[in-house]
Amino acid sequence: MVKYKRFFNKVEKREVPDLPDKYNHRDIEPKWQKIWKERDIFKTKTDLRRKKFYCLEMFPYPSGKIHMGHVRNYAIGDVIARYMRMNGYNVLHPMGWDAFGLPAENAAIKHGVHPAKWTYENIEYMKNQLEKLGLSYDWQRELATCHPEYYKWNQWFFLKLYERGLAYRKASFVNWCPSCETVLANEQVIDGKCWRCDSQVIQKELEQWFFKITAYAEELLKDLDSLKGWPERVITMQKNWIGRSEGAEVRFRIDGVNEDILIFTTRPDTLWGCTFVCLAPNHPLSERLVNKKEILQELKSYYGDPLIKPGYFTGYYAINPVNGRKVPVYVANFVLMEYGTGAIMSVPAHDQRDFDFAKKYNLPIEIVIVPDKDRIPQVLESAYEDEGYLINSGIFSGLPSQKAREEIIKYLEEKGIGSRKINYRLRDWGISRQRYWGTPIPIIYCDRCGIVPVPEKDLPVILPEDVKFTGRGGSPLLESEEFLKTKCPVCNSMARRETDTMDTFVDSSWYFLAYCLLENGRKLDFLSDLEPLSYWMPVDQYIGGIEHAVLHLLYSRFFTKVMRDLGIINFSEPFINLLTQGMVCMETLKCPSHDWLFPSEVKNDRCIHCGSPVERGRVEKMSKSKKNIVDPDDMIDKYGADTIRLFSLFAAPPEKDLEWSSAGVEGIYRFLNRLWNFVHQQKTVIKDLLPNTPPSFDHPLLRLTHRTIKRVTVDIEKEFHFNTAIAGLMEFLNELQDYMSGKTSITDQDRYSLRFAVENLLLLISPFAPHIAEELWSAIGNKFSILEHPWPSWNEELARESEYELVIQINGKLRSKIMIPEGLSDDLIRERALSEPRIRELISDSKIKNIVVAKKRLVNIVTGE
Ligand code: ANZ
Ligand code: ZN
Repeated sequence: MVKYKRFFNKVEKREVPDLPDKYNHRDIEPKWQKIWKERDIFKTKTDLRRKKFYCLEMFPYPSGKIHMGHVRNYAIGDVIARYMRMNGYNVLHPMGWDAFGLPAENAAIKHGVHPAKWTYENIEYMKNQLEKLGLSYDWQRELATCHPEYYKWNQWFFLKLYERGLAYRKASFVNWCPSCETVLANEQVIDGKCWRCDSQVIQKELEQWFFKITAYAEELLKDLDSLKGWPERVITMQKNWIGRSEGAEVRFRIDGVNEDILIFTTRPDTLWGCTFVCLAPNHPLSERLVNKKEILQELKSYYGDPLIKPGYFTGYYAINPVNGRKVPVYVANFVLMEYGTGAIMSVPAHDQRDFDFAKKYNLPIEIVIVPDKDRIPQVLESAYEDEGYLINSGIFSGLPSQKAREEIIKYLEEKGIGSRKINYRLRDWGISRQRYWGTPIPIIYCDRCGIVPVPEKDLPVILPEDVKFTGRGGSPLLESEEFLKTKCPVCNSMARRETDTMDTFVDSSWYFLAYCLLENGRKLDFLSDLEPLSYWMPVDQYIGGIEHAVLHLLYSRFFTKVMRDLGIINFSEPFINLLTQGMVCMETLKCPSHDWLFPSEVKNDRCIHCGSPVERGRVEKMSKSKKNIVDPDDMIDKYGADTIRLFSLFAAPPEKDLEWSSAGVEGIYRFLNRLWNFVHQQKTVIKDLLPNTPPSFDHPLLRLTHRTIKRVTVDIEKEFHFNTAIAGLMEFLNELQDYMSGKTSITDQDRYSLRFAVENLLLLISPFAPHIAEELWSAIGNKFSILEHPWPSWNEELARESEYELVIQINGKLRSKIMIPEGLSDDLIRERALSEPRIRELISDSKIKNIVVAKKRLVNIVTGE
């Protein structure tokens, strides 16, 4: 018995302060937030002797107000941070602001407020909102990417990349939104339109700065296999984005011209089926072969359009090097200059796009791959794109296509007409933005010296404040003489600054490193003591939305690898574990004449404006435009942060979508009220516990408590199943209430076990609902702070479900006995009895008329015709 000792608290006499008899979150939440802040209990120190845990949530854009998606994201992170802290880890849990970006600039255009003012005011407001949620952030490490001390390092990294040839400038086609007058990333173009303003996006050629992420393509792909703590879905998305293709490059001579077309194909096994060749409109050869400028211009305007637009026959023929066949050369919009070689061999029989093109221009379609060698089709309804056997392919005929690819590549290399080639879909990262509110690119253009990087000692290149925001023309920086005009650092003659600013994805590609260095008001500096970086990094748990599954994570991985190569860090991947949380959704309400409605605009299922019946039932992601939103401020005011946190963790497992429901929130609020009332009622019972009362190991509350500790811990450890963990806590409270209400007299053992149960209940709930936990913890006489108390452990023996012997009868005759756990429902007891092999055998085909369950004792199965 002695061996259990350490699982029980020492019993001491204690003072119990007064507790208001009603749960009032408006009193206790600000009270504890203030105390936590005053005592700096979330401040983290680099401490090499302690095991660390870095818990990070994706930092928000300071758009003005937090939304429920943020609340969910941060509640998840906060539980993990607090849980790990209670488990003895030195936890780094920082927060900051992804503060550069378009909305600030648009606000400046619309309302005339300076982007800096707008941004800093939003930060202040949102920080206050986050504080009201009781999140355990170490605010001394707070950062905002728009601060010169921060973006200075963007510029520094840019210079380092430039030195290594990883930052370069080139003219390229970009997606251009004529109304926003800015370059858009591919994923900001939705169905050919601007993601923000919906105008038609056009292609425009501009000089741009690029980061050479393709230099790391292979490593970015290969290292994905080491990311065991990432969701499979994200790994797949990254793999597809990098898009590695194996194939061959093959030279086609242009008939009568001393020039080759180099094509890239992933299907060299179809070389004998090539009936024409296509060039991208902006391929250098297109410029040469198409002499009518207007035509080329038109072809370029279709560029990248996924639909097949008119192609153009150049009048030239190319010679297929494997069989000497002359095939026409076309220019086609669907061939991209940025991929492969910008030229393709078209095999209409085995590529649907080529097939459609061939049909349109009446070009031959020749079958060279068949699924079945003995049944060769004469005509095709559509392209046959699968694997098969080669026909009409010279010495390679008869080979299976996969083997043929290998053989043909060898053959091409031997003959010197082609070679093996690996291509990536991944493009270099265009970082230039023709915008004001971003990091100035630290480059100077000098008429004599050309492109000159700003010397490191002159960093940061500060964003000038006094610029005009008109919303027309190019970047506001072009208008700032004071910014634009400078001296060349090399020859000292008059020179001009680069006016493009950096993509804000640059800011977020290394912010997780900055937090590590920002201890105790230290200035951000990547040139001095970097020990905190190697201590805290990599991030142990990263949490954020799936919308960042590709770019943000890929860019951060790229930056990490570059910094490793710069010798700043000594690891290759920034995030060990990744949790992508689901969306917060809510039912939409729609009136036939008033469109989307807020819940407050609906009464008795009717629109309050016109009385029409409201259409409901569609649950969608919360969005302002559909009015299916709830405001975190209102919720915190009405129910308190603990309720909101608990609800957003209880309503769904973290990676699944969550449906917001006011009934659900009410339910959680009632649960916290019950918790409050229960502790309040039992306070004297707990208080009157005599010192040195020994525990009784058979007390049901002791067993229940150990069982619950185990259950909640296992649920948290197992992929953060907070929802079932919370359900376990609710059942725990129910059972405690049941037990105590059935008591007529209270023994010392009851007191002992009850105190043990209540203390553990509070400990277990503290990461989820920290304010009420802290308040009740002190109310039953414990010392501040529950947040610094270790996470409870359980005893396996005591946590085991107790079992009993169930007698199974058939028609009143004892037939078998089995052991089953206590607490099963009657239905489950029936099921267990019926699945017992001996019973199954005895019953075999007879009909079961009834199964009677006598609780905790026996089951009688009644059979008959
Ligand atoms: C001949 C062929 C025959 C092809 C066939 C496919 C099927 P992934 O897998 O994406 O790498 N292609 C090559 N470069 C292109 C470009 N710049 N723009 C548009 N299409 C291009 O696809 C590679 C295939 O896409 C290549 O293989 C080429 O068409 C086309 F039965 O070559 B294929
Ligand atoms: Zn736009």
